[in-house]
Amino acid sequence: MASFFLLFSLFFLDLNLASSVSHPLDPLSPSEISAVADVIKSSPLGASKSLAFHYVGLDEPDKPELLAWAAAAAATPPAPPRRAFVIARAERATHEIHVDIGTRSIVSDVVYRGAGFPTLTFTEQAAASALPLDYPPFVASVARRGLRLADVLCTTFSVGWFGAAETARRLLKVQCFLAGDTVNYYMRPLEGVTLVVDLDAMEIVEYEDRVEVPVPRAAGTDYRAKKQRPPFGPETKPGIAVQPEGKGFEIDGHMIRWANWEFHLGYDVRAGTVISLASVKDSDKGIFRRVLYRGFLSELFVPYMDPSEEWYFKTFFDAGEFGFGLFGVSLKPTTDCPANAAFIDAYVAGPDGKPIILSNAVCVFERYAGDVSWRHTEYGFPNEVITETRSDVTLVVRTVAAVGNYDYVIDWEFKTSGSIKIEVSLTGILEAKATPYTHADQIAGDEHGTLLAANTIGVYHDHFVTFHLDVDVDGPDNSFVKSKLTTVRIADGSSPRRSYWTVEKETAKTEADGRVGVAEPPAELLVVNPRKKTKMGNAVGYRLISHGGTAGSLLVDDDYPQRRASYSKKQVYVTAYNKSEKWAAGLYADESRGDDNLAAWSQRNRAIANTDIVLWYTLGFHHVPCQEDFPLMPLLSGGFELRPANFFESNPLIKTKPMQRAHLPNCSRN
Ligand SMILES: *[C@@H]1O[C@H](CO)[C@@H](O)[C@H](O)[C@H]1NC(C)=O
Ligand SMILES: *[C@@H]1O[C@H](CO)[C@@H](O)[C@H](O)[C@H]1NC(C)=O
Ligand SMILES: [Cu+2]
Repeated sequence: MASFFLLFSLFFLDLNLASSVSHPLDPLSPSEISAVADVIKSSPLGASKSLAFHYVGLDEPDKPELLAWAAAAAATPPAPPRRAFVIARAERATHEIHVDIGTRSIVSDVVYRGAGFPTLTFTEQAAASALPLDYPPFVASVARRGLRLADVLCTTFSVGWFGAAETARRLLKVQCFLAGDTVNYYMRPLEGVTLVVDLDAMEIVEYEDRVEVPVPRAAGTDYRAKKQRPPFGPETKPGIAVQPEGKGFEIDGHMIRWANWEFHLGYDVRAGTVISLASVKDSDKGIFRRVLYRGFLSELFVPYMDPSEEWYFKTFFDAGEFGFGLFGVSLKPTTDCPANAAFIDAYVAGPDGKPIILSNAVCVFERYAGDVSWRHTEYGFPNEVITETRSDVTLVVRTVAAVGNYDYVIDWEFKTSGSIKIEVSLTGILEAKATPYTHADQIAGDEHGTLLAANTIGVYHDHFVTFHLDVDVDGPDNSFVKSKLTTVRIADGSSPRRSYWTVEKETAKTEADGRVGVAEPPAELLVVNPRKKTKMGNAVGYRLISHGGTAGSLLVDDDYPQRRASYSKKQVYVTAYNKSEKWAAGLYADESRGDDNLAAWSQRNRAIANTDIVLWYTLGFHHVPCQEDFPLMPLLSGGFELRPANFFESNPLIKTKPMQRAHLPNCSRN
């Protein structure tokens, strides 16, 4: 969920960047975004005063076309036409518009009549947030509580869907907080007051002032360094990563090349970072081999566990409702990313269709964490100890989205071993509920959270972060294999042992076989290319490994938020590739009903063996808040890894030379 005050400095560049578009997967450039808006504004839709752009992004070429282009890239074949996909609203209708940028023409404009609405724009949220401040009943509620209206800030909350059958209006709920002596107003809710805004009319349609509880005090909530008083927290010495020979990667347009990796780095207003055409070099074969066609954060579902009037609807879809990429922050050198990072800007379209720069939205850096990639010490020889160690240096692509109160750090980490690791870290501010309680002993019933400070409950909730991973191991046609580890009992006395485990491989035939839950018996999950074998005859593949964050949703299946995010009980889905199946909670996540989501697509039960498949992985975190999460929580991370499994003939790093000792410049002062 989100708040919207001067989030964006709206000065944008109408630089004609000489259309420096060089790769068909490049995100829309500022001049392309402007061109798309111009085309739509000069169509009949342009006559509507209510025209607003809710999504503007690249409509990437069809996969076969793109793969053909990429395969022939050395011969510089003509690039496929540049197209944009736009979701715009005008006169209370949602339009899906495809624009051909080269010919500056509308290819199609279709009115969407199904359930759900597009991503909210930040201007309409800002406008809705401002409504209470001159709404007399609200002003009266503030006065009755003896609070200063000047200290009040309001933010917006998506309303969800709770079974209403009629075609819904575009609604947004607004709740308010008190800043005053702190910037951490999220810890000071004006509990009990909820407004409902009709977004198309931009007016308050419902007002409720239901309960009165104390607003938690400001003391102890501010997180700014300058506001802290002794005793101070732990201190560490300054330190930075130094690369005396410079960076080891190259940024060529949107292509990044580093060590044995190359990939395309894009950005989308809904997904944030998009990694495409990731290929790893096989030094034995001397060629790059494809691992990932396209990967991105598809959805982020955050349901809260308090069923009361003020809280039940808090079941957010941060990508689909708010735009994860839209909230990408400007990363700060040396704090958000290390000193050796390079920074890349991103561009998104504003609600008026004009380009907005998100400067330093992505950073790329080599991580020298002092870790080992492989080692061995050998004591077997009488007069000699053999030790070989290779350092682990990795390449990290980082974005941070501050979706209102919460901050998410998303790292894509490429390893020389061939692994791709994705890590999601949660930090930022919890959603707090005001309560009369000042001590846990006073609480008799279920308060749906933890008492974090006087009058402040941190409400139980989950984070489900779903990634779309179009894995193409050595080509598009792959299979999903579950190598189940099964216990075998020895009953015939043929061994002193009574049991062992072995591997039973099972290739998923249809999408039903591609759903894997968290509580299932141990299995290695692999994406293999059944047509490509190693010299030893094993199918080349990549293995999926969890690194924490394996929670599944605990809501009942017929609960409304669960219907909308019905995919959140399984950790893994494998679907047949379909270009339009990108967003796990559906294209229209706001007020969605679950009819167009990952679980619904999987129900088609398409064949998934030896064909182009997409792997979907959902990281899950149950969050029982604790006092250390107050007033702002320290980073909590989980992730997963795609790791080569019979992809190379042997350890690809055996022939890697030990890293040279860095010759550091002598910076001593005396
Ligand atoms: C592709 O996905 C869309 C959206 O789920 C669906 O309408 C369409 O029928 C699918 N196409 C195929 C060939 O499955
Ligand atoms: C660095 O410079 C200082 C001062 O000039 C000198 O004393 C020291 O020996 C130098 N260290 C190295 C490693 O060269
Ligand atoms: Cu949380």
